[in-house]
Amino acid sequence: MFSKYLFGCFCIIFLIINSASTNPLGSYVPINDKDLIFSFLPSTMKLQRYEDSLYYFGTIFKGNFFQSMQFCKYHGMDLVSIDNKEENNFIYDFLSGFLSSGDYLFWSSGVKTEPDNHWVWMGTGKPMTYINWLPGQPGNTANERYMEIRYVNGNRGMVFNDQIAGQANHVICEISVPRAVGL
Ligand SMILES: [Ca+2]
Repeated sequence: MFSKYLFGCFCIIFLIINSASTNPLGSYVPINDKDLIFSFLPSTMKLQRYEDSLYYFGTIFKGNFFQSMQFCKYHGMDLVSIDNKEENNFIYDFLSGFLSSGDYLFWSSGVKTEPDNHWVWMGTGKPMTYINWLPGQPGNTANERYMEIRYVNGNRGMVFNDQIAGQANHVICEISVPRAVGL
């Protein structure tokens, strides 16, 4: 009698363990947005916040447009998209706060579509509504279909220029992280 009772217990325990291990959700444990973001943003990246985005200003790395896009993607981000004058000014103010004299070129996510030649931000998929072209640009020279941000030392500020993909530039990466997440 006792052995039958013991056997029954073993069967129930076996069924419980077996059903747990075949649970399609496995060991899934819900995590909040903050944990999720930290899971793919390396803690060594110094990120700057403006409104609902975090930015990485890459003044050491240089690459062509596609290498730079890959650099940001590898870190869970996109090349920067500039939606308005206020965001443009935030980027300029931050750069002017730590860059030494000299001119610096950065890749953005701005590209000119083919064949209809509209400028769009790859990072957001939105058309470029705010523009800040260097006077005389975009030059629309053949193959200049990628938008670089030219930070020019002194009072000459920060402007946009169309550029060929092969140019080696620094990067500014961006990721949308609403303030509510608390980062
Ligand atoms: Ca140009």
